[in-house]
Amino acid sequence: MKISKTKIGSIADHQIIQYTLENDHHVQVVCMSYAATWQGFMVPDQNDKLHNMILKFDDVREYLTNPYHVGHTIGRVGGRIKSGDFTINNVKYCVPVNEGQNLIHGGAHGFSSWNWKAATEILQDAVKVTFSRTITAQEDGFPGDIEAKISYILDNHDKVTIQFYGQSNADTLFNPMTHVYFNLSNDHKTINNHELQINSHQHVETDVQKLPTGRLLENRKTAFDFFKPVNMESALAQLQQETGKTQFDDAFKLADREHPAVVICDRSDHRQVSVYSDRNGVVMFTANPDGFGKSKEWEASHPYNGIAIEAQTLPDAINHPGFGDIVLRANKSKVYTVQYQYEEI
Ligand code: G6D
Repeated sequence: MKISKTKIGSIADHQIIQYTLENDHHVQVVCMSYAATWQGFMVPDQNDKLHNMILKFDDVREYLTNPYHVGHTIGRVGGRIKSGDFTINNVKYCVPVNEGQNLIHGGAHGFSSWNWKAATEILQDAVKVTFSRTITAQEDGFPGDIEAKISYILDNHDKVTIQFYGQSNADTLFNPMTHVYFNLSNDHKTINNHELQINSHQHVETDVQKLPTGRLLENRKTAFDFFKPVNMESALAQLQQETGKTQFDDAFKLADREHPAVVICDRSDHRQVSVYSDRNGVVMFTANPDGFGKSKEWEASHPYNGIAIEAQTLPDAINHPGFGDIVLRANKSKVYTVQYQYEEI
């Protein structure tokens, strides 16, 4: 078990430090201080060549400009909040919006716009890096100052645990997430050969602004039915046939917490990742972050190269009873955990 670190850039006068956690099987987690970003989930092949199972940018500046939030930690609240408006204890709040009339991914000054302090630990059977920062109400517009910590823990069973800790001096909201995109294939060209399973029977209905309407729709016998493993190319074709949409960008309500929320695999390169979460939802978003700034023709000729798996409480939960409780009570801490178990198959 070992940890290494290196400076990979700077933002204003803050150094961006990259951390590499490695276990005894040479599996690695790579993350960096800017946006507490997850940059690598590296696994060795039979020739001990390391392959990254998640998308990353080589140029650190892309992480500051690309809108796809590749690997970013998102908070205080992942997903959209209608008009940035919400009420806690009969007090109305409005956070400055950053996507048309609505708030997305914690707003313009959310977790993904900061450089975080880091501390590393070598534990008995794991290695850990914890990013921490206090974000004030003045900085991001949410009520209360929040002390937040994001820990990446890699153990010797090839499991990555990400823990989100939050504590605030006032009642506020807390539904953070990791905006990680998976591509298990060696060449990272497309996700068409991936199989996906989501432990869900319902998904969230959304409107034209991608805001939840409050209704849950049944997945069964639709393109949204991933209860059994489904090939992604087939699922995308069925989605387009049923809805005209060319990509998934949808929140699924999880059936339970005992089973993996998501299982994603690439049988040709013999890799599988099972995702476990202690919250009730996961957004699955197929995208091509490399396409940012490219022509529509380029995008059309480049099939999707990433599946974002965003474990969280269902989106806009504060405005939809039954979607889950994302209130963080004053001076009471909360910790959310998401785990990613790698297996060679
Ligand atoms: C788009 O609608 C999608 C979001 O779900 C995603 O998080 C973002 O791109 C990166 O806004």
